[in-house]
Amino acid sequence: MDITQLGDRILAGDRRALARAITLVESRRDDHRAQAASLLDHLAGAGRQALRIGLSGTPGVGKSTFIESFGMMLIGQGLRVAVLAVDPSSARSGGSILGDKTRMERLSRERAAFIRPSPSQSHLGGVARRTREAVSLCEAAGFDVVLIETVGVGQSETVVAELSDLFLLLLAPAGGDELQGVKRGIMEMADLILVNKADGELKSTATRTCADYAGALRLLRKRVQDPPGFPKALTVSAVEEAGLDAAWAEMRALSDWRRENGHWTANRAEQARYWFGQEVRHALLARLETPRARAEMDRLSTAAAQGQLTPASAAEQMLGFLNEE
Ligand SMILES: Nc1nc2c(ncn2[C@@H]2O[C@H](COP(=O)(O)OP(=O)(O)OP(=O)(O)O)[C@@H](O)[C@H]2O)c(=O)[nH]1
Ligand SMILES: [Mg+2]
Repeated sequence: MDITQLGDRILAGDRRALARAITLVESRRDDHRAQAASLLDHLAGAGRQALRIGLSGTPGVGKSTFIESFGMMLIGQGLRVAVLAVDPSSARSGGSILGDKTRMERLSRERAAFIRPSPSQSHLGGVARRTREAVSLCEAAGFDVVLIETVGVGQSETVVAELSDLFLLLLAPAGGDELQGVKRGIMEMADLILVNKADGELKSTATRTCADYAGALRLLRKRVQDPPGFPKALTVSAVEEAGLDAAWAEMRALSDWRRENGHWTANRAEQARYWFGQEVRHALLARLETPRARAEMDRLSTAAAQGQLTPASAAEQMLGFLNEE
């Protein structure tokens, strides 16, 4: 494969080249990893930046419906929109976002949209690292907005926040005064809380839920990356396409402010630092997974189990072995 040519086609906005490049970065073959690295180096020079928006919410809250409506609205404004997913369970399910293409039917037919399911790897860390590279590829291909969806079930929000310029939390209207068991840590990551399904019978409940969250957000510690009034809570209806323009206006106001005040650059720099650490850790652990290293691990752990070596000196021998490899 000619990497320079592939890179040039991506820079020209060729969607098939983009899809092919994402397949390349998702591959675990060593020669593919090397090609992916040189492709990403080649493209980094173009310096294109999209607005990266992370979106999380529990199953059924309306993420796919929201992305469809919101994405269509952005396209209507002349923007190009890419949709990626971080779903560590996709190894099992075959990729929820793919099945969701039916729910994103209009968007998936748009030439200005690009939808890609989560890479099928069983580890969240692996999925996230490859998604991060897919985001860079979409930026190089000239997309203005990259939406990164994740099912909010725990850790995946944290890694999606590390991929995003803005992080949105989608919530459903809830009766009663409980705050839907949203973990404090997740609330603290949100730049915007969107209470979806603010339509029909659910409308008044959604308004109340939104007010509850607005109150809860005001109690959180102030973050340096926020202008006054942020983070905010708003109601939307993905089905009725209501509140989407207001939500977009808030996203733009926030991202503009962050750009003007240095937080955008600082955030991306901090993220680069984070992903560098992740890559190093991953690469070190991968060195334990070669057949020879596994055999050596087995041999030394048996020696430790039988008391021939202390655990510490067995570990030292293992590190010596890795250094020689
Ligand atoms: N009334 C109403 N229903 C909605 C709205 N948005 C989504 N729904 C409905 O909620 C259900 C779930 O919507 P999805 O968009 O599939 O939700 P999701 O968050 O992507 O779900 P998972 O992919 O399973 O995590 C569907 O039946 C939607 O029609 C909305 O704004 N109003
Ligand atoms: Mg969905």
